[in-house]
Amino acid sequence: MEEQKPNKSPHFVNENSKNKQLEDFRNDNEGEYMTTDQGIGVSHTDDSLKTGSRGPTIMEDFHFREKMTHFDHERIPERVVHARGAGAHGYFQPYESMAEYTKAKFLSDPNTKTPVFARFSTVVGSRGSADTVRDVRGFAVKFYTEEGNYDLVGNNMPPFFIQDAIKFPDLVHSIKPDPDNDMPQASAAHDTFWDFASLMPETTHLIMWVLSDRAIPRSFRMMEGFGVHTFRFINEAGKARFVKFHWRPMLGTHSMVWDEAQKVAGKDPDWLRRDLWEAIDMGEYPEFELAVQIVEEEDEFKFDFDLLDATKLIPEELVPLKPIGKMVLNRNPDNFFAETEQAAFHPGNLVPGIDVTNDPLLQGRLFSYLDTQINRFTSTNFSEVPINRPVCPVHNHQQDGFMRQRINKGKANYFPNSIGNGCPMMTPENMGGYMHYMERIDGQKIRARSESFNDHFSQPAMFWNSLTEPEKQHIVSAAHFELGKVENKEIRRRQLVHFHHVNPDFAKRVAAGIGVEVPEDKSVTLTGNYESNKASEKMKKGKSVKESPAVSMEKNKVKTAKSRKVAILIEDGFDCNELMQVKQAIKDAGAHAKIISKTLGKRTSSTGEQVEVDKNHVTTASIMFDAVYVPDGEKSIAAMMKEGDALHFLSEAFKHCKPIATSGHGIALLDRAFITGINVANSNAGQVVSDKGVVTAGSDAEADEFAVKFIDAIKMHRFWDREMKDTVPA
Ligand code: HDE
Repeated sequence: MEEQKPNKSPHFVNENSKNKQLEDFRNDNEGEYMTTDQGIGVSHTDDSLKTGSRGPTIMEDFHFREKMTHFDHERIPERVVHARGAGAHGYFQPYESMAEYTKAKFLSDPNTKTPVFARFSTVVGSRGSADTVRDVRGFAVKFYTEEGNYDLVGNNMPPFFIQDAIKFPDLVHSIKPDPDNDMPQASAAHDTFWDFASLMPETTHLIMWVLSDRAIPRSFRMMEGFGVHTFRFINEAGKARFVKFHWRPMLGTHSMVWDEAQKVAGKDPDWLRRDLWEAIDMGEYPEFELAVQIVEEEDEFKFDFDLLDATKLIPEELVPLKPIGKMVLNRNPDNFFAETEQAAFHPGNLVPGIDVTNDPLLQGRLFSYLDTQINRFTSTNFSEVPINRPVCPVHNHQQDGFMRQRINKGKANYFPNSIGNGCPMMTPENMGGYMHYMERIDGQKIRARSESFNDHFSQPAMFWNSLTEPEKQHIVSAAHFELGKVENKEIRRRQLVHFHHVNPDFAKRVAAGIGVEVPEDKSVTLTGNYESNKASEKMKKGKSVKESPAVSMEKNKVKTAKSRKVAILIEDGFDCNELMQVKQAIKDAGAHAKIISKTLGKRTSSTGEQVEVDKNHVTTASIMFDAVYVPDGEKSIAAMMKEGDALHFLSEAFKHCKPIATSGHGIALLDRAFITGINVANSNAGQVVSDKGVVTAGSDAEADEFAVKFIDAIKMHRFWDREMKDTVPA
């Protein structure tokens, strides 16, 4: 057999971006005549073919049968987890070459823009469930690199529930709706989940994160992403290092309030996907910085936890983040099903320079994702669907199967062959051939876990210690909700034992709200079969930290008003001059204002100007906004004093700790809306007062100063220190 020399690299610098590739499949019906799937012109689609206009439909109607059959088969099985999600296209660009650490081409040149498709999701709910439930969020990114597809399939929280993939079916069964009555939808707050969790101490770390505000993100654009597992970077010289991946949102990490999230789930179940869609539509492209934590191979045992244990994170205080590039999401999909629903991610989609480790959770995922796609697509040919196609050439001897798209030519469908000139031939390593990292493995065949995985409480304790008091209180309140819905008191008690090992005071605070005591017997049963070994011995002397301020959202708040939504409540007789000035300041800060009133139509100001209303109280609510402003105007305020919806709007915004601004006559509204315990301006003086996010101005105050203070308050996102919010009956 003659040896073949490739005349060009199998990988080329991709000039045709993924967008161009998708272009070939995009179908714009505008100006086109209707046809059947066979291309036969359809002359009539409003009536089926019948024997007489009152007679039976006849089999001969091929157009009817085709149309109905296609409809009957429209659904594919939803993802068994992460069924509910929203996606967007964009690109990733590195800041500098990462060649020192990895030979991955898409990370080697700051001029390379790699097309990406990102999908954000909830985990537990089905496809039609609400967006704002308490849950982990999926953060999956497909990079269409010139060396093939690389998928970073992560979550918005850095640890995971379990350590070994074999427990995943148990975890998911317990958290999904009960098998007998299929309830509750998209919620962990039921006996089966807490039964499982309270018997599995390794779940404690992620449970702390799930009870925290991280589980109710304000927006997909405002949440972090984590690769969770430890991966490997390998450079050209073959040197490997451990790596953890982080996505950091440029708008900062922000959340909702639980009461607000529950209400939004009813009033707008599409809240998060709508927010993503509208932001991209308006040109406010979500941006995320990719950062890595790199650990030298020789430092593998330097920590007091195991890098292979996915229930642990590497505190940033021990290994700082190195920002390496930015992702910009700048295009909405054209078709939800074809793109978002059919996107098939897989942590085993790796490019040269990035490899996996022996993390037993990751190892199991490497099996599961391909398997799950075959269930969803009933075919291995899902990789030929446009959204999943790599942008580089694909050549191999895979063939046939349901819905094969590629038309392979020639007779040689095996390797080695001579009749096809030995093609496609092997890709040498220096031309992008993937080489698995040659790790030396030496061990007994054993169903066990390393003892280095058995500390389940130090990191949850670290998480608890790192938070501000309001963040801690939110966790306690979330535990009251979740465990309060658990009927079985024994399960509640058992979970308190885990919480006690995190922090005894925390356990007591939870116990106080759920009608059971922290049990006397604090012993915990480990479910794994732990084996002592050299690694676990070394780690006992490893480094740790008791606090990691990097995990607190409050301590790392990005203060910006960009893309925030501000409600402006008016009725006839509002102060137009003030409204216009504040509205302009909102716009200048990159935020968006909407005028809300009792009814749609036009409202007339005290000086005769007319303003169009964007939303009435029936179609919106305070939970759809980040801040509220009520302009002065005697008549307008007098009307709102008697308007339940407007008063409720203000009360609820106050309860949810949102910035509120009003002036002059509006100050009197606050009291009526149960907004108390706040220092306010004298309504007739020239002062502006900003106290705990409530900004008030006297009728003679400077509108400029008033607007600046309001924008500053919006930048703070929420004011958790409003103790009196609990007295508001909204
Ligand atoms: Fe997944 N996971 N997972 N997961 N996962 C799926 O694959 C699985 C885990 C994650 O937007 C499924 O295509 C196992 C960790 C995301 O389409 C399935 C284990 C992390 C998405 C699957 C895990 C994730 C999935 C279902 C334990 C964060 C949505 C549909 C070993 C690092 C991707 C699908 C998208 C989806 C299996 C644990 C993230 C069944 C067995 C840890 C973001 O294959």
